[in-house]
Amino acid sequence: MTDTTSFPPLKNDLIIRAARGEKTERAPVWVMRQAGRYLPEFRAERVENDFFKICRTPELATKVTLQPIDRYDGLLDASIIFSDILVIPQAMGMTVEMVPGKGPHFPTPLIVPADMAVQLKEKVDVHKELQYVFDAITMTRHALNGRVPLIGFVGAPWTLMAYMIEGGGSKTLSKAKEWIFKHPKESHELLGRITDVCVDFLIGQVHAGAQMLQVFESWGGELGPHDFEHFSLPYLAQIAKRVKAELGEEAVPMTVFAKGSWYALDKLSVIGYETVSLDWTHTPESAKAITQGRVTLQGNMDPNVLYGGDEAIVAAATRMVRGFGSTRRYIANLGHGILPTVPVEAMELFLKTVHRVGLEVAAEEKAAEAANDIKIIG
Ligand code: 1CP
Repeated sequence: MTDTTSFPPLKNDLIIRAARGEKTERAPVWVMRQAGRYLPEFRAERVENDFFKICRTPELATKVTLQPIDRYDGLLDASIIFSDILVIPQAMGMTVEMVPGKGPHFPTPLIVPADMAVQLKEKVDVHKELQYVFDAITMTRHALNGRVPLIGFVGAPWTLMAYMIEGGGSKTLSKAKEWIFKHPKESHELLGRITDVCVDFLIGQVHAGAQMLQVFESWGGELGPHDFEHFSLPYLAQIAKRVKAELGEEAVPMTVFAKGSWYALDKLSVIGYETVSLDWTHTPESAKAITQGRVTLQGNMDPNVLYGGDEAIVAAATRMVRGFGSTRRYIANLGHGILPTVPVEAMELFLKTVHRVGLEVAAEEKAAEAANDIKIIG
């Protein structure tokens, strides 16, 4: 289970092909936060074990990563390794606790720039600090036995900086924003230091067995267009560039998800990522018009539709797949993580609808192409 040189052959590579812009038989689908809190089998695991204990124990991380793949057998086209974006601040020297029902808590957040020297390690060795994630990835990739590809991930620098300064979730991000406006130079230093760890960590995840990578800029939309361009975009670009410089351009498809940053879609489609993940504030038509086929689009149903009942779920998922098109440059997903109180049946209906409509659209496209061929020949 520790062998990182030979893995079972991949039986379903739809998502990899979609990310590379190749034609697919139907749109692949997975769901952000698909392992975890809304699943009864995960909640049962959490009664026994602390959140970070699950992350740090490869057997447990593997078990939880596979839970949605087993429950929705054949309906999910990717798995995502069970971990959290906040393992990077931990690796950098900070303490992060997961408070059940509340979320992450940093007992000693960064308050002033001088705290960086006190709290953060000068140099972070990801193999020393985060080897447990690499081990979990390797074990999970073997346990998946080629059923679907395994996605590795990091939080993006601005989002991680925000947590490190706020000390947890926040409605306004006032403290983190005070840093960028009052201490721009030190903010860039912090963002640069986080970026270095993100790059090493993503490269290590691929060496361990990750077949696709996603960068979560969950707090992107808290920055306006000008500040996003200064404090987020350059670091997102650096991450893609440096990972690909090390691993090779074609080694592994990368996805960027900048939640709320609708204004940056054009720029996000030219910074080196194969896929751009969208929240629900885009229409498929406008997103396609802006990105012009330069990237694969992922998303973007409002996760709250899963509370709307069967009719609403079928209608929204159908509109989404029909809008994006099923066979080229599209990966179906929600526009943000699935919420903790969503019924498991709602998720199943979403996945089944995406499959059914995806196949319908693919058949229609094929028929239209054939009709077109006949016209050309005729
Ligand atoms: O299948 C999966 O996606 C599970 C792996 C996973 C991932 C990709 C978890 C498990 N967390 C994440 C990413 C993550 N974590 C993000 C980026 C995606 C997003 O925007 O949703 C963010 C912002 C976090 C931070 C985080 N961790 C929060 C949000 C707090 C806030 O500020 O609002 C919370 C509540 C967590 C805890 C967490 N992470 C993951 C799980 C299953 C949980 C619940 C913890 C528990 O069981 O008590």
